Amino acid sequence: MALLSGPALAGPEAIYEEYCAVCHGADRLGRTGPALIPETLKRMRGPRLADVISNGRAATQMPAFAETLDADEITALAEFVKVPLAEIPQWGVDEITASRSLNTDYRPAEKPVFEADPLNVFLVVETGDHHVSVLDGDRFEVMDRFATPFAVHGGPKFTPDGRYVFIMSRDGWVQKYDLWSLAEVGRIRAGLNSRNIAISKDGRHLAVANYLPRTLTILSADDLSVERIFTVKAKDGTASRVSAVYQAPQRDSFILALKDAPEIWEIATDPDADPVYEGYVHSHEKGMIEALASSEGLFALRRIEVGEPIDDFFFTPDYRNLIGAARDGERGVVVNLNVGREIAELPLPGLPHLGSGISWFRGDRRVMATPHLREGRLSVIDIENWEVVNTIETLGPGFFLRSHENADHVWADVFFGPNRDALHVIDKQSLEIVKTLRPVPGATVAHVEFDRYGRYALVSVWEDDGAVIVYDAKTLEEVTRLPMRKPSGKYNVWNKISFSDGTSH
Ligand code: DHE
Repeated sequence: MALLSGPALAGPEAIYEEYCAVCHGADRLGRTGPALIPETLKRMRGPRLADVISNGRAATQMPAFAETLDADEITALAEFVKVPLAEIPQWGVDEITASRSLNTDYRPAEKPVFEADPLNVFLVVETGDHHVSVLDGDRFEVMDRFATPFAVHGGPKFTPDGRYVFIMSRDGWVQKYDLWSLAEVGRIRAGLNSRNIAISKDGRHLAVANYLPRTLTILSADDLSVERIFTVKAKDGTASRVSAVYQAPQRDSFILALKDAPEIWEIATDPDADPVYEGYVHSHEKGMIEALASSEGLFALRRIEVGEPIDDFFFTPDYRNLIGAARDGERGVVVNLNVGREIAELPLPGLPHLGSGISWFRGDRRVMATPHLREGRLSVIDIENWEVVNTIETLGPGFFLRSHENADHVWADVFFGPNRDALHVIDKQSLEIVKTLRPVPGATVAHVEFDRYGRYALVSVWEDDGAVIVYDAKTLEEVTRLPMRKPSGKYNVWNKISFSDGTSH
């Protein structure tokens, strides 16, 4: 599908073909190097494109072109790769299947190849050099460190027994890793530009939310083969990007946020789901399904129509309700998934980041809190009566929140602005900030994860020569510091598989 070929090429197209196409693909969709398309590039934090072309990219195979190309050519090339593709590329069953590679050296271990508690293991995503560190959550020792696809985004997803984990990159690669054997099982490119993944309640199916193409890919969690592809189209036929997909364990389904259509989708992951259940549309709508699973009930689709597209969901712990962000960035919309309609609105100005919302008991009331990406505050909401009960002023807009059922505090980062080296520790009952930590003055600190018992809180120093800092969750004192390459998210196996109170999705 070469978009660029033939003698007519000149200017940046010709330079691209000569120097870039071999690694990034003539179609710009990525080969050994990542895709060079706006959908991927505008999400990348770090040095400017022209700098990367001139000087190369540390810890990757990207070479420096400053000696080969002049400044104008580099500028033109940087502009060229920001131009959207002329058409949405085909990436269906055949292309996805052809991308799959299984590790021929992989031999599944009969029991964990280490002494540590396999359910208290952490994965630390190191975005600085595209690796994941596997950490013993009792001794804080790195047990393995493996290469991931370029630009991992979102939380890895674990099988219900905590043995296997699936990691997704923005270029749509899904990597399967065996935590008992400390070995990669295989990988496949399920989309060309993807958002996140979810695993089904029984651990058998993986859903991959794609922006490019407009699809949801369902893979077998066992061998990563394609089980089904949904072409995502609203009732009126409009194609939509999928902003995110989540597992709803109590419902035994996947819930999808659609970016471009006023619908929420629910896809059954229960093999015995009744496809004629009221409200379910039989999913074999013409032209929507590319590969079929054997069971009719499995993957039955239900559309929930809403007033406008909403994304970035927070789910109540019973998965009956979700809160989504309205387009204007000023309101939250509560949708009851049982009755399939909006039941409340919340004033949440300043672009709430509901995907990072967490909930806990404050006295006998269950509350949730969400950061805001444009304002330095957290909103605390009573999720029984949908009232905003408190607003906590912070030192700047934050990205992530975390707590644990055994912890007394909520930890909130300040991701943006001059105070991005600060981290607030907030009392879950009084909602007061009890301490503001600044572990490395001037360095971004973000994203917290607890060990399985809630005794320790791990914090990322989000810099190239960064670290994961382990704090005692009671005394708030530093316990140890592990050097890491721009660590982003950290994920504790137990907290994830048990849907611990205090984690998001
Ligand atoms: Fe994320 C999770 C969307 C930018 C790091 N981010 C998620 C999830 C969604 C999402 C839907 C939940 C997926 C899941 O875990 O299954 N992120 C978005 C955006 O729409 C946004 C604002 C713009 C975009 O780039 O698409 C965005 N995210 C970022 C970043 O710039 C971050 C800070 C750096 C990066 O790696 O790209 C970033 N996002 C993360 C991380 C998680 C995440 C570390 C997992 C959090 C967790 O604790 O589970």
